[in-house]
Amino acid sequence: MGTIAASFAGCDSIVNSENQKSKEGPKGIPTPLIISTWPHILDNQIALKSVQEGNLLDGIEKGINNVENNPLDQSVGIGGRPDRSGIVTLDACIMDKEHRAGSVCYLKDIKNPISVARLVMEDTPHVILAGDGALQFALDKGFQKENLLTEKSKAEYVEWLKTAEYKPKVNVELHDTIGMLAIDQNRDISGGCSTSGLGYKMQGRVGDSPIIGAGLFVDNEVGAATATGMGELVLTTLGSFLTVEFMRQGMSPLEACKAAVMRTIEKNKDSYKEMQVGYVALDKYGRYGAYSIQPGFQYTVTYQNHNKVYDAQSYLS
Ligand code: SD4
Repeated sequence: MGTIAASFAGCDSIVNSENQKSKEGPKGIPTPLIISTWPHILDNQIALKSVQEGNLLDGIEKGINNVENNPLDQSVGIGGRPDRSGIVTLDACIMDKEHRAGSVCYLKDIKNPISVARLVMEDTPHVILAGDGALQFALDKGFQKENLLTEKSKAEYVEWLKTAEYKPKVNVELHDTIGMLAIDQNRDISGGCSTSGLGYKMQGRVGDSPIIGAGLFVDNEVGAATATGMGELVLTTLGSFLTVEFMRQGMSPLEACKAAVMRTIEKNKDSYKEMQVGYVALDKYGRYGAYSIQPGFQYTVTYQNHNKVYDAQSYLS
């Protein structure tokens, strides 16, 4: 295993044509494999360990929990930037190999929305719980309320209030929303996505990250994709679903991510230059790819003896 894997990094089309239609898939692709948006070396490693032990969903949940629990990460979980009323609200979703999905949005005071989303998937007849209902569900399941607004995020918010100018920055701090996809030894696929959303968003705003098909989509017959960046652009193109559908039509993960970004650009000709959207994708063979509008988007690929951050290719240079 691992021999031809290095050549796939960010450029998976090498094996596309000859293997796309083969039932077996390309030989030598290392599984289990984890891919996530942005630099997430430790989080991917945690995920890989569970997946290697045969727990695909635990891998997604534990890997993402590790980011959510880090108060220094200001885009996910505790420490996330607040909305313009000073309240931290979290969005997350998860989707598994059985085509089940769970999601929470506008969740306050609970630092692990991915875990709550998993329980929505596993223990309720619904896909999405929002706001007070999501919070009550989490409390019923034994989650503890916590203040998610750290001193650092509060101080920055107080500073922001002086101008209150809403101008989301591209590639904030190079560690943003975590979207994570995993494929196990059986080539079964699952994924998750977790974020505090755009800093200083309007109260009540929900982005792409908890919306199945927008921030994340998994089709175990084909592959999976997840998104980061300006959620409004991802929502209006249903970008992760689109990426998976492009793979279904025969594109490699890299080609599919690129085609989804091109759709975003076509539909937002006047605004895309100021905005970032990035996708990572993984197919049934374990091939992966990533693409973004702006340079600066990074992703992490982890499998046995390999854990590396890559620069995604981008439309703008
Ligand atoms: C959102 N897509 O809430 C998220 C934010 C994000 O990189 O991914 N930032 O719109």
